[in-house]
Amino acid sequence: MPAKKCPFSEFPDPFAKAREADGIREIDDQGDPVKMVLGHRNVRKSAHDWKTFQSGARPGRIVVPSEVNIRDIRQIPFETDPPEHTEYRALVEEWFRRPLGEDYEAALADLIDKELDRALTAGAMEVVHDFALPLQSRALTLLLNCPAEEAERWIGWGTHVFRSDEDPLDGGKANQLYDYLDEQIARAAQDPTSGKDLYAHLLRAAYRGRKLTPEEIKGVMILTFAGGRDTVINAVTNTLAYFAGHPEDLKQIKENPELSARAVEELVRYFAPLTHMGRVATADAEVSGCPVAADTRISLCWAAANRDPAVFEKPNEVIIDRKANPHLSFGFGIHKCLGAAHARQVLKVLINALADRVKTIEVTDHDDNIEHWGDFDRKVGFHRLRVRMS
Ligand code: EMZ
Repeated sequence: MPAKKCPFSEFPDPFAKAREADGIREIDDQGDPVKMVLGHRNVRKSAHDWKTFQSGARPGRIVVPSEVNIRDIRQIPFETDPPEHTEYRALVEEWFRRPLGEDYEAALADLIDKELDRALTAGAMEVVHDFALPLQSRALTLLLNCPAEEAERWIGWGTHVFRSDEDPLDGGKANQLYDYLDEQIARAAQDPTSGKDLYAHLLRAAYRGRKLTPEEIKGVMILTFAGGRDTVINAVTNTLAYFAGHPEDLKQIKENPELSARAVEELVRYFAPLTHMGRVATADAEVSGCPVAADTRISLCWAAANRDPAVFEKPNEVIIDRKANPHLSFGFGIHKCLGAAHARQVLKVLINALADRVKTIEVTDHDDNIEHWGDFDRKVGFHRLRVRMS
């Protein structure tokens, strides 16, 4: 018998045809066109070629849709290039590996257990705003090593710091984050030597023989807040939707908890919470035989690469215990996601907790979040996902 279709847990691949052709498709983005690179091999190759494909001079230009009109603060290390990038990254690399520690994992398990308690007591909820957003914000307090109460303020900012319901590019909205960060940096600067949070860590850091400026610290913090926000929220929401449609996979993990690490990789491959990331060509170049003019943009389409049949067997199926899984959901090369260890731990702990404690998840209503890129319509998650859980 063919598997029953679960409309809410299906994330189709809109890129198949274009990837099969030359694997490049140009789309317009606010008058600044982007050549989307779709095939796994070319995405990796272009991501690897950081000399040709760089971050560009204008903050926000490598984000697609471009954020050049809504912000002028550079996010660090993401919007820098070597050698600067290498040195900035070295200042934060170890900090962002803390999630791998036992204590961190235990604290995360505790936090996620409380979120599940809340959900199971309520019996029904809207996952995006009542579960994924608070979970993402509260988990972020661990990454920053700051007081748990801070999360309550961040939850009020909604699912994205640069987007609102009214405006997909809302520069004004970001001011609440910027003002908050100015406040926090000033607070931490009063006691940088004994402070234990990420602000204090950055205030103590030495960069090229000097201290980081408040502007640079803010650049790191904005990335920490913005980069892991809608992406983690989508990943958490999509994970619940998936297991609602595939209880047999959750059962398999319950019987075999060490499977959860593979399940995380497979689910993030399939969902690809971030569709793509742009780069600016430093010189005339070529990708897959297609010319890319200097100072124009390409995008590395992680979502398309993750479904490339040349690399993944049955790319459009979730194989919860998939073994080799070179997906690109956390990027590739020198800019690969700094928050990946944290995100992976959040999802692993969540999946184990769901397997352990949840008997049924039933979707009662869903409103898909579909992104439009030229002719491509891609489901990235949900605006709303109502479930009953027991
Ligand atoms: C940028 C980006 C980083 C951007 C890894 O992605 O995430 C987006 O959600 C933000 O809008 O500014 O931080």
